[in-house]
Amino acid sequence: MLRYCHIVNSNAVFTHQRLLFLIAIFVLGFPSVAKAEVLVQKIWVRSTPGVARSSAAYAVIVNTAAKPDRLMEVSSPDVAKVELHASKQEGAIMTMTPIETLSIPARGTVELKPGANHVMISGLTRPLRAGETLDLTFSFEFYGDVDVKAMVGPLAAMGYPGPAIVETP
Ligand SMILES: [Cu+2]
Repeated sequence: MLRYCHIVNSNAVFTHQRLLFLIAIFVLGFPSVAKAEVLVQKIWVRSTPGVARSSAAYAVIVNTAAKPDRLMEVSSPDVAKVELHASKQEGAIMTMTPIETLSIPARGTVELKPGANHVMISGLTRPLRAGETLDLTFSFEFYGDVDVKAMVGPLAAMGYPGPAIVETP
């Protein structure tokens, strides 16, 4: 009887350990199995008033990779000139300076938002009206190109106005 109990008990221990092992593989192993990627989320662009042909685009860039990346360039078939800009508040005046590239930390998030870093759009081929979309390509040093459709938000919007369609390559 004692012997029988011993066998049952060791089987139970074995099963329990195997279960823990499987859980460990799932919990610890999953992040390394999942494809590391750079996501461009909540991408939107401000609508243009009247005949204005410049605007700015904003997004949340998420890097799930274990190494840093860099946003090298943003381009669009509907825009003559797209630049990365940094904004700085100096007293009552907001100044903008072009920046060459934008570092995206490993497993980090970088937000492009009004009053801070943004994508400067000059020379639009068409006006942007709220509710439309604008095709943009975000080019990263390591991850490559990410094509997105930016949601055109109202002129007065100060944040992401709605869903953007993200097309990952
Ligand atoms: Cu700007």
